[in-house]
Parts: sequence; structure tokens; C-alpha cells
Amino acid sequence: MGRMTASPGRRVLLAAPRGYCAGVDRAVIAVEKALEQYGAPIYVRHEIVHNKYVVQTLEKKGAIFVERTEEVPPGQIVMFSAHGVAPAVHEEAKRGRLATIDATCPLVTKVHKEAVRYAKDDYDILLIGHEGHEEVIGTSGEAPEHIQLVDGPEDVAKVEVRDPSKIVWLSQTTLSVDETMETVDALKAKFPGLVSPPSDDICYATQNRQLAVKQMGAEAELVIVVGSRNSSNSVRLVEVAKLAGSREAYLVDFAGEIDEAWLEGVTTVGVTSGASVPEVLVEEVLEWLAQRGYGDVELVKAAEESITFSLPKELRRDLREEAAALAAGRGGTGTPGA
Ligand code: 0CH
Ligand code: SF4
Repeated sequence: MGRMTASPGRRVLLAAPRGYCAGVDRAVIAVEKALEQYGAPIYVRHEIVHNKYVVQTLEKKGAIFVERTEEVPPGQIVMFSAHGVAPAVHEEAKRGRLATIDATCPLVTKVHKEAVRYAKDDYDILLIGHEGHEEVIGTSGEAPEHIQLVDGPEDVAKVEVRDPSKIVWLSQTTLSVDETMETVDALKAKFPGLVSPPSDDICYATQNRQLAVKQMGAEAELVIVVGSRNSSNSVRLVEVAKLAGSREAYLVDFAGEIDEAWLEGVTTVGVTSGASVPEVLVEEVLEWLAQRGYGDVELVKAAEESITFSLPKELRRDLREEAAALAAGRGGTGTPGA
């Protein structure tokens, strides 16, 4: 640990909640468990979560990250990332004779199911989300004929539907709540008959992290968000901090990326992290700040979180089988369930 100092007036506001959500925790543990249970390598299609440090750490333990299912050799185990995959990807895995473990967050799966249901009822589905993002690719793949992407309020003008009385909007789970509402308002102005999803698609974790950063953005002149560039929810926290009044807000993967110049004239620094960010990276940022006189840390608490998700069923089933086999004096099965 470095030297901790506090200079008069200088302080850090630390957001709560921040960092890992239940879906990320589950997905990362799933890779670790799979590695323990079946040994390396475990192939993971797409970054398990959008965080450099997590990916690098799992790579060291024997995970191999690929972008396409075809890159996985036959007979291997492939895990799907927390962001979810289209049904076509499950088909690809079958064709490639791969055993699969699906680490899609249950809250993403919920949106997939909504898409399937509305498509079955022949609705036009307006999916609010960021073009090219992995989650949106997966959700769209559930009903490509019925879904069109709306990437922010500026996209609304070009939206066309078959029957304006039969349309519903759904969304990516990690969007800015306020910007999404702007998009929805613009869509409703154009299509008054637009139906809303049965429950929030933007997940609790995304919402809570934005709430906390809003609270501190009003007081902090500088907000440091720990997270990776390709992490949608982390990037949104930077935007929300600025909109909430912070003069500057930056995204960093590691404490080493912080520029001393950012601290010029700054009394209050806000610190938070995206849903895919391990706490150790935040601790390093706090230590870096403490070494520069920002040693007083005050928590800004916007919500309590207690939600957890059980591990992907393939792992749970095999873990149980293995435990039973071990209890009976036999070995484990060695391969995950189909
Ligand atoms: O915020 P995005 O969706 O880019 O993803 P992440 O940083 O990996 O965070 C976890 C969310 C996974 C799916 O909701
Ligand atoms: Fe699930 Fe939300 Fe976390 Fe995404 S950000 S993994 S939807 S809990």
C-alpha cells in the first residue's frame, strides 16, 4: 500500500453501488468453475464481459476468447458471454459438435423472451440499442424479421412500421435511462399506439450505477469511471456524470491511465466503476488518489443490491453429478451436459 494522505478540503466521493452486477459475477465465476471442472482450454465466444483485466486474467488461467463459433475446434467446450447470443449461434455450436455453457445474463434472456413473444404475436419490435453491440446482435437474432434497431432519438425519423397500432419497444439492458426515455418519447410522438415492455429492460444494475453517479456528479468536479472502452454501461456512466454537472469525466481501465493534470483545481473527485469491473481496479484508483492528497473517502449510496443468480444450468447439473459421483466413490463425468 502507498502512503495515504488527506489534504484539507480534498475528498473522494465513492459511488455505491458500483462494479460487478449479478450477471457479471455469475459469468466470470462460470468460466472459472468450468476451467476447474473440465480443465483448460475453455473456449469463450466473445469477451465473457467487456473488461480488459477480466479477460487477461481468465486467459492466464486457460480461457481462449474467440469472436466466431467456427474458431472452436470440434469436441471442445464453448461458453457464451453474458451479453447473450442469437439462436443461430446455438445452431453453429451444434454443427461444430461443441458442448456449450450459456453464461447469458438472465436479465438479457428475459429481453430475448419478450422479443420472441411479441414477434409471435406479429408485432413490429423497435429495439433501442447501440448498433453493432453484442447484446443487440443477440436479441435481434431472436426475430430478425420483426425487429428493427433504434440507436438513439436521432434514429426515430427513419423508423417505419407495418401497422402503427401493433408496435412495441424493447431495449438493450445497459443504456442510459434518460436517453432511452428521450428515444421512447420521440417514438411515442410519432407512433401514439406504441406499446411499452412489460417490465424494465434496462437492468437494475445499470439503473443503480447511473443513479449513484448522478448524485455525485452534482458535487464532483472530476469523475473517474473505471471500465473498458467497449463496455456500454461503463461509457454511459461517463456521459451521465457530465450531464449531472461534473466538469470532467474520464474512463480508465487502470489507475496508471489517470493523468495528473486532471486533478488541477479539483477538490472533489467522484469514483465509480462499470458492471464488468473487478473491485481491485477501483482500490488501485483510490490508492493513486490518496497518494495525491485525496485520502478522505465518502460513500454516495444510491441503492442497496442483494440480487444474485445461480450458475448456468449446464454447470450446476454437472457440479451436482460430479458431487454425487464423488460421494459414491466414482469420478466425475468430465464433460458438460448438452
Ligand atoms: O455494458 P456492456 O453491455 O457493454 O457489457 P459489460 O461491460 O460486459 O457489462 C456487463 C453487461 C453484460 C450484458 O448485460
Ligand atoms: Fe445482467 Fe444487468 Fe449485469 Fe447485464 S448489466 S449482466 S443485464 S445484471
